[in-house]
Amino acid sequence: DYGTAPESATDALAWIAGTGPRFGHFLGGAYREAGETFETRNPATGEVLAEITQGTAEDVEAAVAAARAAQPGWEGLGGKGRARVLYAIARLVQKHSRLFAVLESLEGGKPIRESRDIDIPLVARHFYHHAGLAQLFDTENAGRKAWGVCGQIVPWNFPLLMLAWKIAPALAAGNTVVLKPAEWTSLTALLFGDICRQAGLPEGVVNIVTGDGETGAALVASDIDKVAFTGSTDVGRKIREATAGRGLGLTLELGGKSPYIVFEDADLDSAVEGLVDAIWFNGGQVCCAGSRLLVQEGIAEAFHAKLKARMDKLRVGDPLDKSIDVGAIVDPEQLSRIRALVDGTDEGEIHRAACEIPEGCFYPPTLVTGLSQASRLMQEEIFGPVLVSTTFRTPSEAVQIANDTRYGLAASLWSENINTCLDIAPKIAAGVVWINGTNMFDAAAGFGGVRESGFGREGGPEGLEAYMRPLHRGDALEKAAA
Ligand code: TXE
Repeated sequence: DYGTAPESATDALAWIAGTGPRFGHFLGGAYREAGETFETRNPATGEVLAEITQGTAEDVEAAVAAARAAQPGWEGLGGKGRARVLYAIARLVQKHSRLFAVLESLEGGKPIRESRDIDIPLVARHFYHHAGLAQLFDTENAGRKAWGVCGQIVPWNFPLLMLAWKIAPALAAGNTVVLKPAEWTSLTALLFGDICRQAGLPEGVVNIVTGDGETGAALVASDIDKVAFTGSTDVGRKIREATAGRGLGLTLELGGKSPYIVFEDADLDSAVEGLVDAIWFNGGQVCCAGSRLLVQEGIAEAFHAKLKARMDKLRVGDPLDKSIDVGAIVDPEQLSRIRALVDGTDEGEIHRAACEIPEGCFYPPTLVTGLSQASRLMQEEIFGPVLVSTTFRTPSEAVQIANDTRYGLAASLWSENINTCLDIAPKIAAGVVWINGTNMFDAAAGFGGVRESGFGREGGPEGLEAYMRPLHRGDALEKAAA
């Protein structure tokens, strides 16, 4: 047992890795000595948690070589063999869920209630689901082959869940991986290395290389077969450019400005509660956050009044306190991005929640009304606890406003008339449309976007498919030579 008290969580990890509090990469089945490092901090207190190695191009190369060497053996193990290891990983994540949750909240600033009850259980679920798929894999997917070595780059808002979304399907399909966590949140990815060891995963199948965007760029440029990225649209664009013409597989899950549409016949209390989840879950640092409220004109005033009253009751504070609703913003840099966007607007009316806001890396739940459709706040992803709101008169106007964005990740519709919802849902350009609900994720359902929200799906049969390629003549020649 690792021990899970918040004050000793990083010590526990240091003890496991045998290298901390200066952490090296998890490479070829072992933790390496730290190289040149940068600090990672608890955003709620500013306290330094650990030092993380800045991965160099040579580190990336070594990790890719380890993954390359391990790949044929891992794919050759067959679906049932791979499933056994994936089941073991899922069970070990559950066994150590408390330490994972504490590390996730310490480093990322998200409420412990969320990491404990949502993130980590979904991680285990993702591995169980893909273990099940791997078990069926040999017979069901004849005529397909794993890509080989996958380079995977994940963001800081759901560090371990995004790792699971990337690693579970890749491994189920017989790939090996080099994964780079975001520079603000490396700790749970490093702990995951030990889970792989304990689960009996052959060395080199999963490699964790830490570092910033430069390390990410080096990974994209390296000798890999597929790239999977979740992060900003700008970096997604760079990655698409860098992979063009190299014959690599590519999936991109990027930003969003998802509409949350409330019709006049909606159950307003439920719609308000749904909205709390849509925009204040993880402090709005969610790619599919319902960050644009579209409310039908006749109920707009009443709805805003209810919403403001609810906002004022939110509790913002220490992420490790089980009673809080909104935690810290992940990093001061991200906080200043949010501030610059909101303070930089000279339009609209700003309502900040009346609740107490601690000093430091926190931002109040905020509602901005009365913006023009073309305004920056209406169009740009804020990626913080800030909701913008506008009104519409008719359902077709709601569709037009909902689609007036460069993004297309998610949408949420609220009406007591299912015919309204079923009529509107297919007209919205989004990868997922929730009806009278929001933020519903399942390993069995593909998640991803359209337009500038990216392409490809993670989860579901499509998600597994993205980690395979059709057989080609080279495969037959290779087989003959062997
Ligand atoms: O993202 P980046 P940032 C959005 C959100 C946020 C903004 C900036 O709007 O405010 O992006 O966040 C790695 N080649 N989202 O700057 O830079 C980086 O190290 C390869 C939405 O943190 O995209 C990290 O691991 N990799 C999003 C990952 O990319 C590179 C989640 C994401 O960081 C790289 C996060 C490069 N050139 C931010 N540059 C979502 N869709 O959920 C950086 N990285």
